[in-house]
Amino acid sequence: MWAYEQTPRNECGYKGYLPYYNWPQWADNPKGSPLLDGGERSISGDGKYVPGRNYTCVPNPNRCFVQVEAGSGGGCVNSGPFKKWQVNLGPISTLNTTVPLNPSPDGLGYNARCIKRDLSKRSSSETSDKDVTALITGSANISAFQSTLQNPEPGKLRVHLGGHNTIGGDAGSDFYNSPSDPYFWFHHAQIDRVWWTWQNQNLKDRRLTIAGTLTFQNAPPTRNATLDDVMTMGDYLGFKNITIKEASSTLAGPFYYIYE
Ligand SMILES: [Cu+2]
Repeated sequence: MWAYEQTPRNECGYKGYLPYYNWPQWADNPKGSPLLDGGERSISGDGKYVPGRNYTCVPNPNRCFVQVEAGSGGGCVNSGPFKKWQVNLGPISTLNTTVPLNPSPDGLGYNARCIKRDLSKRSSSETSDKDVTALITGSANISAFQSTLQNPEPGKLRVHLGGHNTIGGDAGSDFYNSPSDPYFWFHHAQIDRVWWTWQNQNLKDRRLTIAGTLTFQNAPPTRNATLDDVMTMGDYLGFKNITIKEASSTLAGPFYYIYE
């Protein structure tokens, strides 16, 4: 997130910061938010409404924990600054059934297309004040915090997935390619802010703490991660590798930020 924020500052003279999307404020009406209202200062809004669609299995058809009914869009975003934006990578694991396949099996071939969104009140309803407060006050350690934040279960998307699926669509519903929709960065800035808020309830015990293995959902099985494991950004971005320990405090280098 920090590297993403740095890039327009370093390359384009942007003086601002990366704003967060405060889900609870718009949980009952995401389309009413300044971020997603489709206006000139938004990041574009809903997709064009496509009638007659079925529900979507979230997180995926093999684990159909929630049947999310079709939302208020479904097609290409048709107003605001990203109206003509092209998504080029993927799809890799999209839940949207109308996306043309990528010419390369790894999903990294050129596949230019519009951004599709399907704003979903069912999904945003799991990012309410009640949900976020319960996450922050009810998670005694980082393991509990992670599970409550991001492990869906039958009938429940949880806050992280609820926030992602608030826009759904393409690339938003694609586990691996969701950063191709700019919404990702505003959503994940809020994830970072909620984690930071949780940390600050007990900085002594929560600033440097970690749980889980090196692989997502431990597949394939790997050892537990440690604070000394290194995070890489790839050489092409020009950011130094840092350890998880170095990345665990927002008030240490290279970050130095707080949330307002
Ligand atoms: Cu995410």
